This record gives sequence, structure tokens and C-alpha cells, in this order.
Amino acid sequence: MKKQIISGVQPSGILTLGNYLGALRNWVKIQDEEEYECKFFVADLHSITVSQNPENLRNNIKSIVMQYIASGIDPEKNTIFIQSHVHEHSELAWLLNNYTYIGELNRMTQFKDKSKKQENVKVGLFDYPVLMAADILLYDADYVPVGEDQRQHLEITRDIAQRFNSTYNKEIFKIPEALITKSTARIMSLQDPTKKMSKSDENKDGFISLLDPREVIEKKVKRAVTDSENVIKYSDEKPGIKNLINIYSAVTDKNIEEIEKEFEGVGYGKFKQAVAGAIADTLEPIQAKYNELALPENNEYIENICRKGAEVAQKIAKEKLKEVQEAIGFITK
Ligand code: AQP
Repeated sequence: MKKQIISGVQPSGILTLGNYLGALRNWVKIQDEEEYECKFFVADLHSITVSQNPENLRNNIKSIVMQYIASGIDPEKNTIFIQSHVHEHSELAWLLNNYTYIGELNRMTQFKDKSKKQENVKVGLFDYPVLMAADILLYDADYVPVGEDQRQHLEITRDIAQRFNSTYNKEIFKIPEALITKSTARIMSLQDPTKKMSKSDENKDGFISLLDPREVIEKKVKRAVTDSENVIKYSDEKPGIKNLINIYSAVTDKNIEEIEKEFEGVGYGKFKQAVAGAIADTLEPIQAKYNELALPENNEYIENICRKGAEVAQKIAKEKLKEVQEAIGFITK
């Protein structure tokens, strides 16, 4: 039996360099390992926990699928689907709500951060981790490759699964583990390096989008907040430079010491130019592939991938949901 992998991204905008380095790039590596079977979905149900413009949402959902493929996710090797196409995700989330404590959800950092930005805090935002638990548990996932910000949600998923299993004294759910690549687990905002880079950041200079042209990348990196020391040194006291070194290291595969040496005696201006150039070089082939996929003649190809993916996913999800319903005591059809 192959190890099962599942992960997703919300279509709340174009992917950032943080999403790419923290999640997608690792998915691409995993897909080539024989022992894994991977499913990657577009988390549209999650994205409406903050308000979305319908037209943008529609475009973003398809665009994320294209960004997955352009980033190297092979639709032949993996199952790619849209979360709302498999209604079992919503159904299982409702059931799992009854095995989740309000106190647990109240402790979630993402909820605390995002609820500050909502005037009337929505139940969906509060319930986000339960839907995420459903996404994972439906497929008996062994590993969930995510960035550091999702670790807490993975832990609650494990707690919910264990609680459900012990309630019915049966191993209905597999207990999943987070798969986090330490060096790229948390790419920070270019404008506030104490905050993670986010695609929904209102300050567009805070993030680099996967589809930003070279000039825009150069401008954003040039404006990146650093310090006044003008020394390229990896230190917690220099969060801006630390973040740029992490990014540079991730896109060039050079280690920290090599980078510090490379830029010894060189000011921030030159360093930033090198960082921007290396990011643009990494994103260029992704953008070329994306532009090709976005041509109208490829629309059907993308739609077919999503349709086929949903069929594969739903077959598995349906079985798991039935098992859960039976354990609870429902009469299944
Ligand atoms: N800054 C980051 N560094 C490393 N990994 C990151 N991820 C997100 N930001 C960073 C990882 O990307 C995956 C997809 O995330 P998501 O879209 O489902 O939700 P998110 O974590 O809330 O991402 P954003 O970009 O911050 O979205 P918005 O702005 O809509 O909330 C996850 O694996 C995440 O860990």
C-alpha cells in the first residue's frame, strides 16, 4: 500500500512565493517518490471563510489548478480536484463538528489573527480547522505537506480523529502527520518580516506572486524592509535580511554560510538585486507554462483534469463517509 498524501491551497488570490516554497515545491518533490500517492485540491470551501468576490473566486479556482500544473504538479501522476466538487468534505465536516470542542477551536492562531479583520466574525472562519480535518481524514492520509502556519490545524485533526476512533472503539480514521520542510516553512512578508507572507495581504508589496513579472519582483524586493546595518548576516535580530537569505537559499539551493560569504562586504542594494534575479529566474518557467495553460484552447484540458480528479476522490470519500455514518449509528442508503 502506498502512503497517502493530501494537501490544498485556498483560491483566495494568486499563489505567493510563500505558498510555492512552503507547500507546492515540496509537493512536486514528493510526487516523484514511488511510495507516495498524492491528491492536491483547490480549497474553495475554505476560501469563503473570508469574503470573496464571485467573479474573482471563479477565476482564482481555475487559475490555482493551472498554477499547480505550471509549478510542476503532474496531473497524470496525481489526483487534482476542486474541493466543493466532492460534497463529502462538507458532510464529514458537519459530523466532525460534533467531536470537536469550542475550546480547542478558540485556541487556533489563524482564527485569532483572521477574526481581528472581520467586523462580524463568521462561524465558517471558526470552523475552518474542522473542515480541514475532514479534507484529510476522508482519504486516510498518512502525510500532509504544509507550511508551518498549518501545523496547529494538523494537530487538531489528529485530536479529532483519535477522539472519534476512541468513541467508537474502532480505527475508522488514520492519524495523519504533518510534513514540513523546515527551511521554507515560513516565508515572511517583505513589508513586515515578523508576519508570514500571505496572498490576501492588502499591502501588495508584502508578497511576491507566482505570476509577478521580473520588474515587479525587482521593485518589491528593493522595497523590502530590512535594517540599517548593511551587513548580510543570518540572525533573528535581522528578520528582514534573514527572510531574504532564506528565500535566496531556497531558490538557489545555496546554504546560509555560502550566501553570507558570497555577499561579504556587499551592501543591501546588490544583495537585493541578486535575490530578485534568482526569484525571477525560478518563476520564469512557471509563468511560461502558466501562460500556455491559460490559452482558451486549453480550457477543456483543465476542466477534464478537475472532473477526472473529482471522480477519483469522490469514490474514496464516499466509502469513508459511509463508514463514519455507520459507526455513528445512522442508517446508510
Ligand atoms: N508564508 C508562507 N510560508 C510558507 N508556507 C506558506 N503557506 C502559506 N503561506 C506560507 C502554505 O501554503 C499552503 C496553502 O495555504 P492556504 O492558501 O491554504 O492558506 P494560508 O496558509 O492561509 O495561505 P495564505 O497565502 O496566507 O492565504 P490567505 O492570505 O488567503 O490566508 C499551506 O500549506 C500553507 O502552510
